[in-house]
Amino acid sequence: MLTLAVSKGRIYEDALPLLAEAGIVPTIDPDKSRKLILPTNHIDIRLLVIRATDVPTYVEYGAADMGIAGKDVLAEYGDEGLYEPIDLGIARCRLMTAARRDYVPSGQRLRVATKYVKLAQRYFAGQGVQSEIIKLYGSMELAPLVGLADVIVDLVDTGNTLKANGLEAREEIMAISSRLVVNKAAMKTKHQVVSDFLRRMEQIVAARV
Ligand code: PRT
Ligand code: MG
Repeated sequence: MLTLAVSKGRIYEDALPLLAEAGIVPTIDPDKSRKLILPTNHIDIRLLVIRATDVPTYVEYGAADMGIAGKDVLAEYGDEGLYEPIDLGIARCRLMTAARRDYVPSGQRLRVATKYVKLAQRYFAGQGVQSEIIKLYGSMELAPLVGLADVIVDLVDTGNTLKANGLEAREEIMAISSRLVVNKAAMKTKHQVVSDFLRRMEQIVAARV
């Protein structure tokens, strides 16, 4: 049995065509079902549908052999416990700082609202900027509007969300795409089936660019 952890939403939407090219097709649509384990057309391959931020955890502990997760989530989690063999090139965006259009840095300790606490801390320390990181779980765009923070660190794709809230992107912290991650033990105990799958995915991704 090969178990692949994915999150619902944009990663799932983008991963589905890649998996289909590899001949793997879920037999249940997660949007029309409450099931968290999706069987596929292969009796020995199943998908786990979980929160994006939980994918590295399931894979590190071996509850899933493999997973698909954004580089943002992996970098924040800490990638040491996982193999990350393939950049799938899907669900692309950028991790950026953003602020109100009229915001001018004061030189005082910067207040930063984000769900990427570690990445934000590392970034501002690297820039030599004194910062206080405020952990949020969503709707980061609101924080600068109501005085909770000077800037946010969040993902930006089209920029429409920032724009709709009177914010603008300032600095790019890193380019993001989704990666295939593999449990370290599965790499050994399921070597044949895992390496076959990786080779196939590598070919499919390479053929796309
Ligand atoms: O739902 P849950 O809290 O579990 O996690 P999640 O909301 O992070 O999941 P999901 O499915 O929204 O995102 C999963 C992954 O998709 C992220 O970890 C990224 O790797 C990737 N991704 C790619 C994005 C975006 N693009 C993106 N634009 N994730 C989120 N966004 C959000 C962003 O946070 C902001 O609110 O979209 C908004 C900005 O989009 P634009 O187009 O308006 O700039
Ligand atoms: Mg979400």
